[in-house]
Amino acid sequence: MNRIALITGATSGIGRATAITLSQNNFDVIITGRRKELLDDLKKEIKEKSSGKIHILNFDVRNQEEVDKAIDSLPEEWQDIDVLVNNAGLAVGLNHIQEGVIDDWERMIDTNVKGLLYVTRKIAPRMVEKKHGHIINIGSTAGKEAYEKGNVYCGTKHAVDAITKGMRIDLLQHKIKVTAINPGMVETEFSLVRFKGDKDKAESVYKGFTPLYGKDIADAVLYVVTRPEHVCVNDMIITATAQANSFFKVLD
Ligand code: NDP
Ligand code: 8X3
Repeated sequence: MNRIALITGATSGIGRATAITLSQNNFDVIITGRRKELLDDLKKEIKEKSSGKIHILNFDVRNQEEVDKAIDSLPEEWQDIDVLVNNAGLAVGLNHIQEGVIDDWERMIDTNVKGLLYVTRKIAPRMVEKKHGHIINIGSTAGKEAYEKGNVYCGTKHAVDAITKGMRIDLLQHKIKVTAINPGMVETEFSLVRFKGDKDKAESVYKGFTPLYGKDIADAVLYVVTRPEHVCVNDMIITATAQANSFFKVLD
């Protein structure tokens, strides 16, 4: 029997690749995000590529009521979620702190921190009841080091790092695994969102070296969810070979 994985932010990038990879490896997937048409496209693509079942939930992780309503709407056969991938997230803007845009800060904090908490708060109790489950939080190298102009984004990812550690301690007695996967630069819609639709700026971020792709992180998710019952991968940092950390990368 397939296991069930719920992936937040499956309309694009890492989340989309993760949904495809898990569905090809004995998972039925609940795919979520705000852009409903992209979830429909993904469902079609997964159906062509695998025999796993797919369920769509269309919600904004920043809205606690929407989160609760969406998860409550799951049909009985989808309610026992084995794996939660807290992936939805974004960076908005890149500014020195004194020039920061308050609305950008709020979008990042509300999505990356509060959204992750709302989804976890809704799904973890059932895992606790069943004494079974695995929560994977997508952090970042930005959660390990702060970089210039990254202030609030780095802050949200440092929060994800700390929340992950706390969650692992709290859920230990309930036999629930908690893993953080912390990628370096991955070519997705991430920079397009950060630079508010400026394609040239976004593309320039990945010029001159080979970055990671969504599939590379999806493979890491697959690795951690396929370890034996007694093994929990706590924390992974994954960068492109061309990148050492937030500060050092070599160009071709
Ligand atoms: P993308 O922009 O390609 O994907 C982000 C996903 O998050 C989309 O599916 C988007 O869906 C979803 N999302 C954003 N806001 C919300 C919201 N309010 N409610 C629900 N879903 C939301 O970026 P990535 O795939 O790169 O990012 C995925 C995660 O990986 C993020 O947490 C990011 O911080 C992290 N990360 C990314 C790195 C990179 O270099 N790309 C490196 C390290 C970590 P929709 O817009 O349809 O709602
Ligand atoms: C995304 C990686 O270096 O752009 O989390 O912050 S970075």
